[in-house]
Amino acid sequence: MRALRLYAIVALALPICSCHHEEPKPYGAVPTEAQMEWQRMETNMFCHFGPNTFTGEEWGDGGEDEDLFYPEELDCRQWVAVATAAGMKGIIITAKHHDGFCLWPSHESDHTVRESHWQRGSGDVLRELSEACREGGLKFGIYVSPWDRNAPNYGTPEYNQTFARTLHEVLGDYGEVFEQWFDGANGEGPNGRRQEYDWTLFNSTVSSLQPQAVVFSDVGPGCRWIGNERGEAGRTCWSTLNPDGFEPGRGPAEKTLNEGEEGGSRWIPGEADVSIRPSWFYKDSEHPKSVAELVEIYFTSVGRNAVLLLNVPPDKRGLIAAEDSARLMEWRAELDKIFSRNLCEGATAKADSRWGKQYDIAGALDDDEATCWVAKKGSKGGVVTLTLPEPRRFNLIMLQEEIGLGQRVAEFTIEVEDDEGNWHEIAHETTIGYKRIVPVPDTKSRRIKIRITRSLAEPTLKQVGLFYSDQ
Ligand code: FUL
Repeated sequence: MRALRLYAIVALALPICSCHHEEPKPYGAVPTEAQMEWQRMETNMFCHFGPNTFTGEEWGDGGEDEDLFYPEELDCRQWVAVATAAGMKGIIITAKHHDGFCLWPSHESDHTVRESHWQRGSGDVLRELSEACREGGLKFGIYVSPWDRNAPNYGTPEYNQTFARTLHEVLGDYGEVFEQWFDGANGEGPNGRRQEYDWTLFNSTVSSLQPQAVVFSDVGPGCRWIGNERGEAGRTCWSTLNPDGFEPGRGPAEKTLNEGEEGGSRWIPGEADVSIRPSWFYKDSEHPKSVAELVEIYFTSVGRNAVLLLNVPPDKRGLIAAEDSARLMEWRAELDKIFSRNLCEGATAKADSRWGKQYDIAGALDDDEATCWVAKKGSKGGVVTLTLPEPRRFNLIMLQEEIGLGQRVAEFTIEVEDDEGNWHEIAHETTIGYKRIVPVPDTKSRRIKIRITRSLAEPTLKQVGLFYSDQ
């Protein structure tokens, strides 16, 4: 009887207690743990490498002589060293491009490294790169093109089985893969036939062999193409999308890919792929982009809620050209110069509301990844005011949402106070997401207001930063 009474008291008290300790709930589609980890990588290196490196083609026709592939000085450790020094967290290699040539001795093809004289037919680029990545602490990713201009059964249902077995080889034999890259190009095979791809089979093959791998395609499921090859995400960029009815190669409109979809049913964040050179494959006649162009690409990709996949094609020797690695080092030095000093140092912040003590705005100024600000329950906006120790000059504002709770902010403005105490709007933007870097005119001020004017649910901020770039 006593126990029963106690139970009744506890049961009655529970709703009150749980209300008090209520945690903010995720809104809409949210990232998986693997997508979270992938997003935090921010910049990865793409390596287009294969027969095209030697022929100067962008799309080989599948009939190239295997002996053409002869990277005499191949050194994947050099690729890893360059990528690491450039701040990249992973490398994705074109294991098989549209010409069908396999950079590993595939049993599903006779157009592979095995048929070439390179290393007397015993070479394996995937083996060398995956080992170099493991040694160097980089993640390893794979691009295999479903479009194959060499496979004799291309254009028949059997090809889907061949391709699934090909996936088994690349995903089963080289250790952990962080990203599987499926491009949308789908032309004719050697017999002039086109292929109806079995995407259900391909995606389930990836998830059974490498469940943590984030699958890239026009429509995910892990991450989506950003809709251009310029490294440019939309100024509005949702990580959510409605992928139903679409597939790789038959994706949504470019603008939809570029901007994502507010309130979209699935978490499919953007990945911006772009080459450091005009072409995807190395050509002697071409040169890398300038540091200023590369810094701009960083702002329009990572700074707009996307992951940057920067292609740095190894040359005929099998090495990253000195010109490219030097440019990457200059780029990294410039980014470090900009972002090494957060001008919010010593600042205090106030928010017009908070979810509770644990979700105070102070959490957006500290370095603790686990703390963030959440506005009070039910609010669809909020105002955050930063006060710096003294007026400081800045031209970049960095904001991050706590995407574990979903992407919420749909519109915000930035205002600054002048010496006379008047406030001026210096930016009017839409989404934030994992990371948003907003370029603003050169401004010197002590007080900054972030006014979130529209949010799908209580707005969150995980991190706020002010920076200065002289670029
Ligand atoms: C596209 C391909 O057709 C290009 O050659 C390149 O590999 C690019 C990254 O993806 O679909």
